[in-house]
Amino acid sequence: MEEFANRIRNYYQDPLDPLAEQFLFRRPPTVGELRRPTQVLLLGNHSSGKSTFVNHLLGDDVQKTGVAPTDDGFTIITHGATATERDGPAVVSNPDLPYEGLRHFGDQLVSHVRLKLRPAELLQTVTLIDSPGMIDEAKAENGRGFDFPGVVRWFAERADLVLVFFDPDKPGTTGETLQVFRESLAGIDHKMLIILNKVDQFQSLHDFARAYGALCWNLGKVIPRKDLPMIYNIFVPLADKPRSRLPMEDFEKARNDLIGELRRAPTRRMDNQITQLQAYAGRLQLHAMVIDKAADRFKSIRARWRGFWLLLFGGLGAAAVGTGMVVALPVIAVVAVLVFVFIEYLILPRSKRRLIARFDQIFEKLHDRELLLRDRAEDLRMMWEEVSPRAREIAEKSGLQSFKKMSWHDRELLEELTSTLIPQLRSKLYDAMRDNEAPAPALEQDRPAMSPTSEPPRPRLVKGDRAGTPKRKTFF
Ligand SMILES: Nc1nc2c(ncn2[C@@H]2O[C@H](COP(=O)(O)OP(=O)(O)OP(=O)(O)O)[C@@H](O)[C@H]2O)c(=O)[nH]1
Ligand SMILES: [Mg+2]
Repeated sequence: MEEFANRIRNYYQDPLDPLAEQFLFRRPPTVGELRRPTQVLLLGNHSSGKSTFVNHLLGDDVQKTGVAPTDDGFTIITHGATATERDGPAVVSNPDLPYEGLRHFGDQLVSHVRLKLRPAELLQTVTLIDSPGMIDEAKAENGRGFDFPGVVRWFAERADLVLVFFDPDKPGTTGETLQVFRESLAGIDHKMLIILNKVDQFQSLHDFARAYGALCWNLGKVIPRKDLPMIYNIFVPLADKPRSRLPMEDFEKARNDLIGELRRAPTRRMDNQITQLQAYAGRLQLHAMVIDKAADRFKSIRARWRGFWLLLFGGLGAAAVGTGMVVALPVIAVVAVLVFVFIEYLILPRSKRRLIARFDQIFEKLHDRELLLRDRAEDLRMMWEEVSPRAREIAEKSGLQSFKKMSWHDRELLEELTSTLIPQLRSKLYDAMRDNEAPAPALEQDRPAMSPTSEPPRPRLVKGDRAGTPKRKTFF
């Protein structure tokens, strides 16, 4: 793992960080962020049972639970020898913790963050983040006092697993949930698990089928995928709740299955970091190549105009001297200055604006071959849509002439990184995972088993040369 982490850190250090600086792209994750613990984020409707599930996992009443909206903040639950708690300001100002970035969301958010340290065994490998329940009312986000979808996105991007809870009362995705799916969870479905909780509330199969169907229907509207993600139908056994008339074994197995996935979250971490690296390098490559091409064109337009100016007025001046019409020289000089001002302050800025407005065409031209391949085209266009507003803003603010040309070596390195080195790194990781994967123990005695719906998602395994890979019992 240390070897994979080092390779990732090295790629960020060289060539990504210097190129990001050269083309004013956002900075790569800091070493602190890369070293963050494995994190699991719990999201969902209010009262869908997130906090109850956390308590069940930890075998302790760490979180308050209740029928009305209970949590109005984010609680980070991590390992500590003794049970202690810290407030938001202490959490976001501690450089040893990877939560300094939350400060940008303002004091309102910071006062809604809490850190709880508990000696539970699970927390040694996984940090849990419980969140405020989403309220299924239109415009509910206005009442929070902070950018809720933004904060969810921040946590979700840094999480290795995101559990999204629904319950039989609210299997729909409207209001805040809809907004969060669209704004905060887009593009991270590879690490998202959907949970239909409290299935012990169903008294008939018909009720269950209706709620399950409603959930699938609503998810279909917000998850732009051909196939639906896996849905875990679970419940947490609670002494004070009436028992369902349905047979519960399959649902219990699904719960153990989910817990198994959660325990395996550390193995997903490195995979997620490689995904993050790939996404970063791919976006930086698009940003830098389009700006570089536009800057190149701009510099050649500028050279042409300046050459034309020099040739014209140099020629005129020489002709005036040659023909003895020295008196014309001051007039030529004044016209030369006027034309220079005209070129520099009118023609060149206009060319610059026109080039920036043509970024889309530059992108299409640079990737004309790849854009012919359908699968690759969709990915590329999506990435470009994400990157282009910032690329335009940067080019407008700092001027195309200020960018140093990307060297041939850097261009090749970036291409090799995105097309060969990062995919190779991932394939090596899967090889290592296959060699080292040990079955994760469930919280209870039962072995993890399949949920009633389908197989849980597992990291893809890629064939590769395993010779020389040392055998280890567990991956972490
Ligand atoms: N029947 C049943 N009730 C549950 C289950 N899980 C949670 N509950 C109950 O549902 C209510 C809400 O649970 P919480 O854990 O507080 O829900 P939450 O998602 O954390 O809610 P917020 O913090 O408000 O977002 C509590 O009364 C729990 O006892 C379950 O699996 N089955
Ligand atoms: Mg709660």
